[in-house]
Amino acid sequence: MSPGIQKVEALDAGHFVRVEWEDGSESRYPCVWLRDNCQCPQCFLQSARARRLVFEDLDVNIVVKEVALADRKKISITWPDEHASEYEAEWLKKRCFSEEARAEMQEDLFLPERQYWGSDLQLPEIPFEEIMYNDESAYKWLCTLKKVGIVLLTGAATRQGELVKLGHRIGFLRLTFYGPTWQVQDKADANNVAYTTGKLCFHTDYPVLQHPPGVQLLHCIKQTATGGESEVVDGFHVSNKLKKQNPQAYQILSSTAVDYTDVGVDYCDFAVQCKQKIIDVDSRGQAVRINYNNATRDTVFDIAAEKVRPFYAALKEFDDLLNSAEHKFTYKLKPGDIVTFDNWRVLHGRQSYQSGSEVTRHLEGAYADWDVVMSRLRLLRKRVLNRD
Ligand code: OGA
Ligand code: NM2
Ligand code: ZN
Ligand code: ZN
Repeated sequence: MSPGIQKVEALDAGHFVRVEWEDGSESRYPCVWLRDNCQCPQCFLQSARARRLVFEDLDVNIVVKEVALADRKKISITWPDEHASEYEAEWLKKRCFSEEARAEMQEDLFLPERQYWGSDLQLPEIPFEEIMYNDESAYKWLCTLKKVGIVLLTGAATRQGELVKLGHRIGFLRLTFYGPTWQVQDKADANNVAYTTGKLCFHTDYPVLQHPPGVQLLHCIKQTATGGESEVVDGFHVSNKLKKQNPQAYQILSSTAVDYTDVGVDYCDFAVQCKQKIIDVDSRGQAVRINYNNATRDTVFDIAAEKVRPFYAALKEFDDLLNSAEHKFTYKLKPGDIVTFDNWRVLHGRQSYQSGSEVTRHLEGAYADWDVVMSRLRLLRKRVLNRD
């Protein structure tokens, strides 16, 4: 329960409304924002929870004519044109403009908390059955996926189709040129290095797409006895290390656009090209997405010749850190395991394995977008914690 309102008044010639809460704290709301967010049926379409008010009709210099405390749980405002608005205490409290309140709201919406890990990773495990039928388990799965970046689901059937079910549990999967789901197996005339028996060095999938898939799902249907172990590394943790250890390398990798290419036929024919920085950073310089696949990095490289060697040196620093024993975690998927991980954060690889005449190793893979996964997480949280 949020506190009630003790007092409300206009400030700054009517450009601000100040709310004094029962606990003595205060919040200040700009009037243009209040008018913009009038919750009356004329201004707001409740069924869509969206603004009906068109921007042209908003006076960005508006001031209040009158503000009053309707009761301790609601304030009312009359505007110069006599339009009347009401705002509930709880609604206002959540939207308080103080730095702390905004930070709290942003955390609630985006769950930015990260738990970094190295070779000491305790790979989180949840039975596949549980997350399919139990909302609390599904919620825990997605929270852990967001915070740690990787979760192993165990005990799925050892046949194709389990990821489609998982996709329905979340909402829907991300279709790419490799199909709605794809089969990682040794294939003749492989259209991707993943479809061979070769070693895959640490990579994120599909940096050749402008919006690389946020979440990857890999279901082990058949595992070989000879090799095929999986490796993972926390790309955000390693990026932090690189930034400290070699700021110049970090600067190069977070500013140089690398060309990626993928040409072939699968779900349909494709000729994809994209430019990505190996480390994407936010406005504060914090890594938010790793875009690194050595196999699809193009032979075309659109930078000045003098910058090429420094770029390779920087990438070498990063790659060495990724591969250091301190940072990487090795495990082997068993039939029925589904590893789910943050493809923007966790780089993955596999050891080579022996080929034979029959198929000895088979994974089914799929992608989901973070938008879809976070949407499901918020809805599950609401249901599990019984919140609005
Ligand atoms: C891939 C991949 C891992 C594996 O298909 O992109 O990383 O263990 N596969 O085969
Ligand atoms: N597969 C596994 O970036 C990539 O090419 C990743 C994608 C073929 C769907 C591999
Ligand atoms: Zn209105
Ligand atoms: Zn991969």
